[in-house]
Amino acid sequence: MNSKVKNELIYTIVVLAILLVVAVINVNYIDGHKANIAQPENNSTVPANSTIIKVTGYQWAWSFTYTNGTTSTDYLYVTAGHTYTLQVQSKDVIHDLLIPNLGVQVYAVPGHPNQVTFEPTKQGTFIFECVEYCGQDHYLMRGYMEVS
Ligand SMILES: [Cu+2]
Repeated sequence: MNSKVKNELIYTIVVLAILLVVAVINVNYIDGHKANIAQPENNSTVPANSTIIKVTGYQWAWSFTYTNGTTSTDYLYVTAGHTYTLQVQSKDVIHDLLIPNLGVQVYAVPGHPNQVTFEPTKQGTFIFECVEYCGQDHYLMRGYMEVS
């Protein structure tokens, strides 16, 4: 085997080894963060330590219903260090809830509720908004998440 072929073989093996390591890291990461990825609503996949918040999108506001029965509109109240599962539905057309600070984005589709689980870690006030054009007042469909 001449040295050029030998070098190419070494380069190929090194690149494959790097790709394999990156693939293993990614698969493990995604496996540990499955709940953070929006999926169809299913109470059996809500983590045991998670508090469910029912979210309804409609033209043109977001409404949140908490486990104690209270509701809020365009304000989402959560506590840092606690796990929440948003179960998101729509009353009319397709909306899309984005909470950029948490990296959370979940579609509100009429007749097909979706859910996403997250844990806020930082206290403060953060914006959320609808990122699917849903009618003339779509731009009003935004609010604040208060993390206490
Ligand atoms: Cu909308």
